[in-house]
Amino acid sequence: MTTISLPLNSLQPDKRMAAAVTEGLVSQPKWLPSWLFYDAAGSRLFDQITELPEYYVTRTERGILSQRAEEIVAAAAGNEALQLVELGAGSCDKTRILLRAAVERQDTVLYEPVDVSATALAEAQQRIEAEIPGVLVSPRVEDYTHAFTLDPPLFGHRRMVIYIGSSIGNFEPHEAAGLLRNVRSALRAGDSILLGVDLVKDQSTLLDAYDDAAGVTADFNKNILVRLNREFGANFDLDAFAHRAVWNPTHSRIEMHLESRIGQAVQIPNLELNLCFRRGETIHTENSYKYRPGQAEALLRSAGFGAEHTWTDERGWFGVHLAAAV
Ligand code: AVJ
Repeated sequence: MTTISLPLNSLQPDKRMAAAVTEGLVSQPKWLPSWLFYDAAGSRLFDQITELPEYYVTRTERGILSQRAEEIVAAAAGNEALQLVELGAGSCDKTRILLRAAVERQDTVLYEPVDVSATALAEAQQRIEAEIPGVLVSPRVEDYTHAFTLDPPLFGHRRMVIYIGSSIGNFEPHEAAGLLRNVRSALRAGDSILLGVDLVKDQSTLLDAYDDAAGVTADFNKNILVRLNREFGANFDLDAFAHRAVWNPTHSRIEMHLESRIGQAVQIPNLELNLCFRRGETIHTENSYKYRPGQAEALLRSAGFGAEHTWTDERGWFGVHLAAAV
């Protein structure tokens, strides 16, 4: 038997990323997975996006949560105590609103953030434990897009899984359904999920939110190319690509693309790729699905949840759903 050993060292780019980039860029049309946005620089850019005047998403959801936190926590707890699980450790700021409301009802609250990044979890743990006495953080390093498990709940407790920020919007409808079914399998009847979804609204509001005047979203989109240049030795010329946000009414989603301004060739030596771009050809980098009224409820029901409460803002731009596992 012959064993071929590859020179794997810590400097070599992550294999999962290499495989995803290769698959996407040899496809026709070209695409890249949106999780590539979130290296350190991309995460900082996303934080800036959440504060842009055009990006209504974060502030609208935060408004709903601030107004309804007590009601949400009471409905999820019923007559038991509550423990909170969160998918992704990124939305700390909005989660704190819910944690504060939970600590008002019971002296101690167990908070279990689930994230692939141990660093993000450690940061969240530090911040939350320092800022909200009474919250005990028990982080879980797991990829929640795959089947995930939870420890048995504390005696006399119900769980509420928090999945806010319109994170579900990055998934195709069938993937979103699969993700919610995974969540359901990790829960017991009576536990619940709090799901934040962005809703369909007029096209120009949507487009402005993904193509802001200050160009932060353009930088966020192009950060993918910066990353490929740095991590794979690619030679993307950032000025030769333009940020494009497109509303796709058929699929009810905002698409982000990087459009080649000219005919050009790009090399990615570490992946042994030689790419050709026609002028106007795009790399599709993100889908952000926008839900129609009733759609999230139907998705939740198909995944084994009973739709219980829906809260929205005055303009009907964002929906927060609390649904109990049946
Ligand atoms: C983090 C997926 C909710 O779709 O609005 C923001 C990402 N992309 N601007 C979204 C994003 C461009 C964001 N999510």
